[in-house]
Amino acid sequence: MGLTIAQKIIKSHLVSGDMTPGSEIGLKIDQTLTQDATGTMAYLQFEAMGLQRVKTELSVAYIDHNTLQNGFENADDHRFIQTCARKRGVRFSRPGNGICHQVHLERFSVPGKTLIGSDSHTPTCGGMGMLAMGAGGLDVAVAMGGGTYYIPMPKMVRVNLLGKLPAWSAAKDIILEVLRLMTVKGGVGKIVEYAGEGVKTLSVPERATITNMGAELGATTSIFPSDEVTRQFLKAQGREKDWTPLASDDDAAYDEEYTIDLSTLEPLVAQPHMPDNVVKVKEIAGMKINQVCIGSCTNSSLLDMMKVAKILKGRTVHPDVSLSIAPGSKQVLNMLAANGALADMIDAGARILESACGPCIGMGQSPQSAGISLRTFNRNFKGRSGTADAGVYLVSPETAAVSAITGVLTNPADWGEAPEVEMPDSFTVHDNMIELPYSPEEAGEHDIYFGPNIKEVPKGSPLEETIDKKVVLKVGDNITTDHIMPAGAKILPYRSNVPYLSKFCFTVCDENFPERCKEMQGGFIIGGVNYGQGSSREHAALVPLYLGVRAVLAKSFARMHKANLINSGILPLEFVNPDDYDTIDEQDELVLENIREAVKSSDTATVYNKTKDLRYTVSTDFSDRQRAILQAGGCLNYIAAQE
Ligand code: MIC
Ligand code: SF4
Repeated sequence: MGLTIAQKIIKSHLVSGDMTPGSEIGLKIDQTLTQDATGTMAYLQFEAMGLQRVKTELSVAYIDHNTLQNGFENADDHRFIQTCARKRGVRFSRPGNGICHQVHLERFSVPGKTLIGSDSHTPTCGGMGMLAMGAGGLDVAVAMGGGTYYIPMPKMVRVNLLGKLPAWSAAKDIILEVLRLMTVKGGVGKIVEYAGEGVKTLSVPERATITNMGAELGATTSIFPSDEVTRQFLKAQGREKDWTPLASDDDAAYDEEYTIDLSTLEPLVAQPHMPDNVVKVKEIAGMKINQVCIGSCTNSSLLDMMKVAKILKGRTVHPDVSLSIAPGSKQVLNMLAANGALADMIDAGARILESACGPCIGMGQSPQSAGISLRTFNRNFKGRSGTADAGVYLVSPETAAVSAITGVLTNPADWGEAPEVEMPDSFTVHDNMIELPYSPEEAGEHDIYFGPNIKEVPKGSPLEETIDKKVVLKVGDNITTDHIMPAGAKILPYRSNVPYLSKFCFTVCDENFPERCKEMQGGFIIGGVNYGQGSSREHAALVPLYLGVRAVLAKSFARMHKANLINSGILPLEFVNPDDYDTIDEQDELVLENIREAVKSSDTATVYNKTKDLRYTVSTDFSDRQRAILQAGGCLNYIAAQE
């Protein structure tokens, strides 16, 4: 039987395991990327492992998240990452050079290669035909050191794209439609491949918008074929030699299929507070808006920005609306400046932000109280914008720009002539903001800078025979890592200071959680389905570990968070009977009986609810590697024991 695109890349990078869906496979990783909000931890862990030099084909450290320097912390962390990158053989993308995914797509992505990044939107490079996956910082550190990356072998989903998008419908509308069809948990354990005639009509940046937001499906990754369009894009980036064709075999088998007729797709919008809460723009058009933010790794390419500039040209942003625009990279910003489009944006009243994540991660531009914000981003989780009661709506750049002028959510299709924008034959290439590392000989003479904000990384302890603790928190379905460990301008500077971060853990759900957890000396968390969806941040595991959380019992887990929990030595236990969830309350005392033995050699364990006198069965169906890590009390202990 033939292979899908992803299966071909997996096959050529397989280090261990067999390709049966669900079973653990080990992959050789060609490239890694980190960003600064997860990077400090990743490089601290690289250092903790005592590694000298990266062994990948290419590793890049980007500074794009923590760019608001409201105190010394972020600048110190940047310096730490820069000095570590120089010494350890990692390229360093300086602040101002752009958002990791946009820059990586432009300058480093290569069809057929594997990439892991300490950021959940790493699948953006799937638009280039790469097998690109988000991972916890520790997994990235291990891969940088030449180690294998492990995932459960995913199932394959094919999305057939037919026809061509109508004027005013955009790549963003395609992925919003996929989210509507599959939901935020529909992609868990799966790789989404795009196929069909419609693929050819989409440029690489448009494909990247789609694979970027595949993260919101919970998918392991998403991928497009590498074709003539891909070759043209690489050629325009001066990298035609990196091109290879890549397609699925005609008889490749998929576990699930969807078909979208692009020609019938209308502008869509994801309503608060989940990216799959999708309706047609026309259904809620007319809603008054306070803010429009254009940018993020989903929609900040030159193509997106040129469309926006054309819509804004000669017009003025509505007086009740604040419009901010963050072009995705120095390349994009530079080209906008050179061709005059930037002047059109400025003239219309746009507030131009540096090429970085900015408002997407709550680094400034928080909306007014109960404000309505239209954003071209990928996440609209409650509180993520920095304003707890704001309503964030996710839309295409076209819908965003038109609405910024009218002051109300507007269906661009009702508005006028759609802007025509062509992909350039050549992009402006000047990689002067990507610093090369020292040679191995030079590296020895240089030290790594550790700022005062860097505190010790918490470590787990070996698993006991039995754990007897209370339930410290019970939450519902689709809990995101933004609930567990919020981000934003006030908290992000402390990503290398776990004790400080712990004051904010779960406060979106329950503001007393950190205090209570400390008083009770930790315990268990009870979760619903898709627990830990969203970002790759391992802080959502490290901080609960610091607070004494020993296990999370949930109906199901998101892939990256489950891996991060295991790496931290916190037990992720799935209810075999999901209805058991209903019988547990906060403060119930639970006993994980003979848990060490179960984790070592059994596929299930028994949990005794002492308060209710009930027994539950939970799954301990881990891979041998995961069993060893959990018994050791986390990945760092496990690695240390192997040396
Ligand atoms: C995000 O979009 O939530 C982030 C910030 O990029 C995260 C990483 C982080 O938490 O630092 C992600 O998506 O992985
Ligand atoms: Fe940055 Fe937002 Fe993309 Fe995360 S989703 S990498 S915060 S732009």
